[in-house]
Amino acid sequence: MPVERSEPRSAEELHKYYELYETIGSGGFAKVKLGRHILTGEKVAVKIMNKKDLGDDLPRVKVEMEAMKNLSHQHICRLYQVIESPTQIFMILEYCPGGELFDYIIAKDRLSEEETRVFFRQIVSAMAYVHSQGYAHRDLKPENLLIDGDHNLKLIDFGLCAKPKGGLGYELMTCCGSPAYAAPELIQGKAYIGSEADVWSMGVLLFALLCGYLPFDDDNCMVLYRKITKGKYDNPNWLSPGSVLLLNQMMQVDPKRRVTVRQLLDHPWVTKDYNSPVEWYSQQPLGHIDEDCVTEMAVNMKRSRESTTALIREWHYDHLTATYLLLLSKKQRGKPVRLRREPLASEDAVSPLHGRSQTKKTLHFTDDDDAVVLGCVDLCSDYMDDCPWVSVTPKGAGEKTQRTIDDKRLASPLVDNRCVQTTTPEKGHAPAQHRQERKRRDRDPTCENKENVALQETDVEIFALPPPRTPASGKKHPRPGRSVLTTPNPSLSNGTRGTALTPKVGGSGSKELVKKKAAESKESTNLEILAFSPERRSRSLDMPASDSGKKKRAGRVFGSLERGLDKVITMLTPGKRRALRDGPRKIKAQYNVTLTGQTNPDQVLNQILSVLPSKHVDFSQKGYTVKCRTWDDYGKVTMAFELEVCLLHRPEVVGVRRQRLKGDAWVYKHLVEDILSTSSI
Ligand code: H91
Repeated sequence: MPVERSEPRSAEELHKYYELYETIGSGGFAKVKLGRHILTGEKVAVKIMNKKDLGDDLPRVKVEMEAMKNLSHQHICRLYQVIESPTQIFMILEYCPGGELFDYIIAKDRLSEEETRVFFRQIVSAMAYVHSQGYAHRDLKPENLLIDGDHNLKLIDFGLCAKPKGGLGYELMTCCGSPAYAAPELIQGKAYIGSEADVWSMGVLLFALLCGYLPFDDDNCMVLYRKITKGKYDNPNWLSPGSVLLLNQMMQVDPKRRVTVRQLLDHPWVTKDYNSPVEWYSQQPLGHIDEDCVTEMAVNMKRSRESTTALIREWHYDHLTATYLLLLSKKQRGKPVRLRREPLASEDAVSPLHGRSQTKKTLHFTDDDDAVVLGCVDLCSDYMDDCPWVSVTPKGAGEKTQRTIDDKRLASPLVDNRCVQTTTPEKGHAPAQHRQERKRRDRDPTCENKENVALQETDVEIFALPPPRTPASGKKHPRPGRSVLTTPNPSLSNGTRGTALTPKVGGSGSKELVKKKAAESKESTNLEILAFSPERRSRSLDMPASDSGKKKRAGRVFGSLERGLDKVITMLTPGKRRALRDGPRKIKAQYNVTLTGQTNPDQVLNQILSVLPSKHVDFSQKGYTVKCRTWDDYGKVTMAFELEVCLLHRPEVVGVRRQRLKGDAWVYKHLVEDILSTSSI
């Protein structure tokens, strides 16, 4: 049977081999979704780009794809497959459930020297390898380091990387990367050596790990540049003399006096407690083809092992490459090297490796899988679309806000495009590498570390809560200097740390009261939603917004709540009915969740909603999730993030899950801290 090696034609190619779930992030003009490779059952991240939207950034994407095809290392996010159509590009990437290192740092406030060392060794390992392959990364920062399922780091975003023709010793001219991490020679527009500039960025990164803030920071770019070119920063008193020395060696203004990555491999600070240099060579060289994976694929494809090996060696980054790399990844994690054998009900009589006609939306995963997908996902309609929901645009601080409903969205039928929500399992405190080794040793393929994948049915776009009824009336003053994004960090001994978010349960926070309040709030929320929804829908669909509509709405809310309720209930599918009744999601405490001392989710939601306009944040709300955006003077979105009010199990309090979708990470940190502290959360 011939192997499909032609240019993939369209997004169909994607659906043949992958199930797609919710959006997990975005970067520039890309959207990143969680996906699952059907044949292996492995989770993947799918980076989706629209070529038209990319415009001048298209070469950057090509640079990234080429670099990622060449780089194969345990601390670099793996590229599995590229699917390109005339209009879109899909990159299938290694999934890292731990998210960005940035969020991990801010949740802990800062890391201990021991934990920093574990991560820093991995960063040195990745960078030594990148440089050994002739590349400079040029955009090193904690947002570009992801945490995988074993709590190991993976470097991403090679869009700015450079491979000088004559080798890394050759000078580069393009000034790029994030200003706060940029080396002095780079921002001065001088020719620079990529690897030397990377060491400076690694120094800034090391400082951010140990301190939880940046060594050089200012809202004003010129002031920031001056600080960087002077190379002066303050060492906080908790830094050990060894840390102060290493930071100083890395952040030397003169690149020739800067320590090199090669020197970092066996630097005394780096090897402390390890007594061994960093292992930087690839543990997954592309030259070696694994026999077990070949055998499994050869059986599946009904080919000889020799011809299968030859096909893999072509490294086309098509479905064959993806299947091999994902099988290898399964093997390395102690999972069985098995491909799905039984065809799906909707499958054609073709070999699974060659794809199938159309994705079936209900899947039961094989024995070693950690999740069962219970429902259906809309796979293609909105790759690059944003959900407009109900958008609220502040007209400047203190002014009245304007609440609009996106008619386009309402005119189209309800589309459930996100069913599966993953949550990262809580990790223990053992050092990452040690834990990984132990995990490998102890692994039993039948008792995999299960990741919690739960059905999420909150896409009821048209039904928004009414404006907050209890706006900032009881609002206290913001608490400056309080890091509301921090979760308690037992690993840090300093008494000033890790206390900010210690849940304030006590007094009114008894278990029973929490439960009662949650139940009450659920009820009231649903009533609000149901009371307002039918009116909103009909206004948008059938008639222009008018004052009389508003009056009618008010009358109906109090007059025929039950009729409205029935109407909505019958309009909805069973899943959506459930979504309305269910109230906030119940989730485990994670490091991107701010614990509140409060027990009423509606109150927390209202507090947040009432504060956003004064912070010049546009928002749209869907149930308990608030999508936030800020804009610059030219109408460009500068920041996008989500705040989701949720209920936590232990302690039983209301939490706010945060997710940055776009924008500078540190600006985001300060803004969200400001919003949450002003909301008295
Ligand atoms: N930032 C630079 O937010 C802002 C979970 C998550 C899990 C991922 C795997 C790969 C990538 C992202 C993942 C991810 C962009 C990935 C890899 C490359 C790349 C891009 C993304 C964000 C985009 C979303 C990311 C984190 C970085 C999550 N993300 N949560 N696995 O270029 Cl090579 Cl854009």
